[in-house]
Amino acid sequence: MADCIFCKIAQHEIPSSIVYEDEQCVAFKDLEPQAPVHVLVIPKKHVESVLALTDADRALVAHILVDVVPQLARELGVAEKGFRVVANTGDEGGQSVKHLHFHLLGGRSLQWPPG
Ligand code: DGP
Repeated sequence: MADCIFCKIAQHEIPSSIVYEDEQCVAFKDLEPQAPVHVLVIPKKHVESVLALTDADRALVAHILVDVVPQLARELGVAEKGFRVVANTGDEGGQSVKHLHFHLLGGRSLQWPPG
């Protein structure tokens, strides 16, 4: 999608620190890390948010959450102690980039409730 920063990252049109990539998704380091480990996992296709997901996206979401996130958590060294997966959605949910992304945060003790 034109003017979507995460589409541009997925298409390698702007630089990012990519830690994982396959045909369906890409994971890269967050520009403003909130924890020692903070990566974003995004679908390559443009989906605005969790609310825009459809039946056709079931396999994509399962791939991200069943395959990619646990693998990354292990590779990045946070699987054993624990980590958080967050999909901020909409304005009050704190979503600033309107391309579905899963934050993977870890490497420190995370507080609850979030701010
Ligand atoms: P959210 O607030 O949930 O929409 O999270 C968006 C995140 O994206 C935020 O933590 C900062 C990050 N971000 C925004 N623009 C860029 C960028 O150009 N590159 C990278 N690596 N991260 C970005």
